[in-house]
Amino acid sequence: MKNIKKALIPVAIFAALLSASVSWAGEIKGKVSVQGIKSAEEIVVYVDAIPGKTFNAPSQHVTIDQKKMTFVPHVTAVLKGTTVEFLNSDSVGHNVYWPSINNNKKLAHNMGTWPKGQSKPFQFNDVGVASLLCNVHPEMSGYVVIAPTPYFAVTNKEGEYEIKNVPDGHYTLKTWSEDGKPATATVNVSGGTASAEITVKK
Ligand SMILES: [Cu+2]
Repeated sequence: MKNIKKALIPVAIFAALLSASVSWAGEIKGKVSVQGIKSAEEIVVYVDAIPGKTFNAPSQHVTIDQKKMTFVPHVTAVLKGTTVEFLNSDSVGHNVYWPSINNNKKLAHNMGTWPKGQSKPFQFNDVGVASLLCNVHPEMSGYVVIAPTPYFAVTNKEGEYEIKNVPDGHYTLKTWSEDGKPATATVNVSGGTASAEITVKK
């Protein structure tokens, strides 16, 4: 009898954890529609700052490549505090810089130039948008969207997005897009899939 009880304790703990995790988090899914903009692709949808909640800088770095004279991907969303590795895959040297973050010119930065196959890290500690440019190739352009929460996604060709592992709660969703105005939506996550359709206008 004693042994059975002992054996059942881990099972009970596991069951409790399982039910807790099932009811604790969900996902936010939806579609972004556009008005006056040519594409609903590469629009960032993110959960806005949650009062009283902060997030640690992720240990995993995110890579943005410079390949065939383009930034790949064109739009990258990261959590505040993320280190981005700027990789150069071209045989020419680029000169990556951003003139501001969220129009704050004090946050301008020039990464300099480095050879093929090498990368240079930069930690983005300010929420906002960094517009990536190259001093050598004026046609090069990319964006780093620094989100206040780890709950974000970038839309696919159809404008669809999916934000996984969002704890239960009531949130404000915001969008960033290259050509459109920011849009907001509210969403309630409660242990399952919450959906939010958003329209981004020019
Ligand atoms: Cu370049």
